[in-house]
Amino acid sequence: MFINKEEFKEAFIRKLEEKIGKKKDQASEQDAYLALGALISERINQKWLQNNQKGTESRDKQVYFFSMEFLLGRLLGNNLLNLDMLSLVKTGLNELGFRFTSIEEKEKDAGLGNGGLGRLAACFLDSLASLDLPGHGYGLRYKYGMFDQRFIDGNQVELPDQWLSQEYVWKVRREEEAVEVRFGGHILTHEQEGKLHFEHVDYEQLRAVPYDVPVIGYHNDTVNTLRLWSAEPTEEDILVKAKKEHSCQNLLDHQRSLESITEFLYPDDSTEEGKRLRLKQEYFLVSSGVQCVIRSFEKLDLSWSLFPDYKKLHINDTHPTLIIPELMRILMDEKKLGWEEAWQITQASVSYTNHTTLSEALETWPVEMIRSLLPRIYMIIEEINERFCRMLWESSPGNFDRIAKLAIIADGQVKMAHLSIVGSSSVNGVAKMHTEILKKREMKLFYDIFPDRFNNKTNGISHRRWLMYVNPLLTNAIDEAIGEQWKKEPERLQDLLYQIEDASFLDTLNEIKQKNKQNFASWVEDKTGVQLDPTSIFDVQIKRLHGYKRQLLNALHIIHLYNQIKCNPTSNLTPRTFIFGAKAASSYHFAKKVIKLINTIAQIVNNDADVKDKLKVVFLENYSVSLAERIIPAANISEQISTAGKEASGTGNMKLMMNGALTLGTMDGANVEICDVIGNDHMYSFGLSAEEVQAYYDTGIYSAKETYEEDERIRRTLDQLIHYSPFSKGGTEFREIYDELLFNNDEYFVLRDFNSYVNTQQQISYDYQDIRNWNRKCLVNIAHSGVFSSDRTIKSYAAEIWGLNSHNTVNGLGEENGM
Ligand code: 26V
Repeated sequence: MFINKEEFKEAFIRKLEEKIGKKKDQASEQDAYLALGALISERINQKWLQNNQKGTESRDKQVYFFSMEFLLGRLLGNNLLNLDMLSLVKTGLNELGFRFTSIEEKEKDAGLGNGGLGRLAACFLDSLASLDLPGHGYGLRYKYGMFDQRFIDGNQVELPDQWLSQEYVWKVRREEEAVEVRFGGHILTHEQEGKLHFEHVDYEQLRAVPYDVPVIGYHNDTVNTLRLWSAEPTEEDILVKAKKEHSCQNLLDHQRSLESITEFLYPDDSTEEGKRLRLKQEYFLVSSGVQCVIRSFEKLDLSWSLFPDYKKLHINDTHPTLIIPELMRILMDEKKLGWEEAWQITQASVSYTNHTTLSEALETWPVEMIRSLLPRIYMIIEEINERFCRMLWESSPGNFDRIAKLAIIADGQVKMAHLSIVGSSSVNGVAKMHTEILKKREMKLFYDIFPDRFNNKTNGISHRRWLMYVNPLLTNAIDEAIGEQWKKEPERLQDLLYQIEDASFLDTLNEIKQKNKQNFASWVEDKTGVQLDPTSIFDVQIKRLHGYKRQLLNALHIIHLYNQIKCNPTSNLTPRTFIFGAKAASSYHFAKKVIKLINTIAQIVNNDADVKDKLKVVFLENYSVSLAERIIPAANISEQISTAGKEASGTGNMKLMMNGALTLGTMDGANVEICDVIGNDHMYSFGLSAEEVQAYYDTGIYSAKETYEEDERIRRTLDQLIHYSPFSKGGTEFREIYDELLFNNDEYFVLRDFNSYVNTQQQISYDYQDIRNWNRKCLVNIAHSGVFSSDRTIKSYAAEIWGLNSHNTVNGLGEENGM
């Protein structure tokens, strides 16, 4: 890339002059960011070109990972790390009088996702490229990503995320690769020589223009592609409209309404009015992507039956399920294949990952909506459904109940999960326990029919971003202790276990954590004015705000601690800092109340002379990838406290563990596997098991009211939400939370798990006093975190789902490790 630092400095200064028109001494940090981005992009482009050529010439099988979300965050630092240029650039810029850390902050996060699902997709891309696997992402280029969250009077306020307001340097617009996507209209059916032909008429046509983002592998020459599609009117459409309208304003309105398809990322609980637009978005992604895959296959000039050997299409959650009927449509209507052949090809090329069992999150679409927006697609779904129901009937004649439960179309709705299972060759969950729940409960009837289709792929995270990039101090210490091989083979982190009795290494770990906490504390003070005590336990809960994730349990515990200190101001409590980061979906009223409650608690606790040296609460605005990168290296406790059985996997748990935070968690999602590898002594587990939770749901015998009445601590804490207290100030603001817990019978068992949680927290306070032993536990966590690298996950997707080969993979593929 650059032969040495001097060459980099020269190139950078030249770029500043050419691109920005400024000399080094006049350039702002913003100017420096844009120049650096352009310079690095140019270098990447050379590799990218070679890679695209390599892909075409070698005719390797390619995977296309379709996802409505890619939560990339910032790319500058990570790209430089993967290009092996981070330290050269850092020192080079330093010598020129710039601070790299300030420059990289000028990059706006690409926040094209809501949470775990989108960030997982981004980590997967990083692993695909780093393992030199030909896998590419297909997504949408939303003009506004995840909203910008602000707190006003403790309430969440959502502002549009203007991530494109400054030039986005990591992209190339590929005009020549644009395709057209059709909506609405009617289907005319003709018969010709005994065959049916379908003609789509009166449709509205849109242009899908790809913006390609390079995805750079770690210390290899691989550059894969994330292709983000953007909606634009077709020229033809504009001309036709112009003839009719004669008004520039009307034309612009028309253009805007077409472009609105890729305007917003939808929050996960999109409202009714947004549903239609969301369906359009999903089809827009699917249709542009599938057309592109077909075009690339046709260049190979092979028989269609070989399509699954060259092209794999992955459905990330049900959002891109329409891949199935869209591929069928193209193969049958355009390429003139028969149903059977098209179906075989489709099923063999498509695979699907489920990311949640929450019933409210399982996608269904009203039949009328699909029929009117996508008439041909609807016909195909109907046919798939009919054939599937016929098969069910034949295997168990007269069993109407089973057919009603399994049908793809039922009660006027199209069930996307059913379509995904029926139309693909693989269905996977994202942690062992989640997959078991799918097989034994949520998708049991499907599992009985297609047992071989179901498999588990436990999630992972990129250790490059979430350890090497975010925590350079820890990275260096690990390098010194065990060498650098772990960077390519993260499981080698286990070699750290040899250091378990090495007092000086444990002290080093402690110093690093302290340093990270200090850095974080000064940043918080700068941003919020709140002073944190770096010797206190930094107790972190960062994730989407949702009832099942139980930020409320954490909040009630803080009120309980506050009460304890107020009753006994001289008590010997280990000082704590509670750190929150979370966005609530804009229409999720209850979640927003919880935000207000935590902000209120922070206000009271941080300003009360009796407690402020022992307790601090900070709820940081605008939780995002770059905020997570700041918080995680400084965490001591990782709160993973979902109601057991509800969190499919969780990935924050892995990031925090990798940075030496100890998990306080329920036996849920991937926490179970974390516990399996580190052992119960190295984490803090509490609460009901998933089986116990399920038994309560099944029998209906749980009574939140009884729990409240029987327990003085719970009563007192809860009453403070509605009776006069510093938190309620006599108002009714938190009445809804109180009612939800008591009169709606506490759907997520917050009260039921309260005591177990409080006791475990007490144990943590006690154990933290013995810092040497604490650091031993941290070391065990770091040492066992390698298995949660997304490299392990992707190797197993590649070997067991996609049948992919890498050009020169270091570690080999397909190691079975039971995950
Ligand atoms: C969607 C919705 C939509 C309706 C309102 C409530 C609601 C709640 C949750 C969701 C989840 C959508 C899918 C998702 O983001 N799943 C997450 O995927 C992660 C990566 O596999 C996994 O670690 C998380 O446990 C899982 O929640």
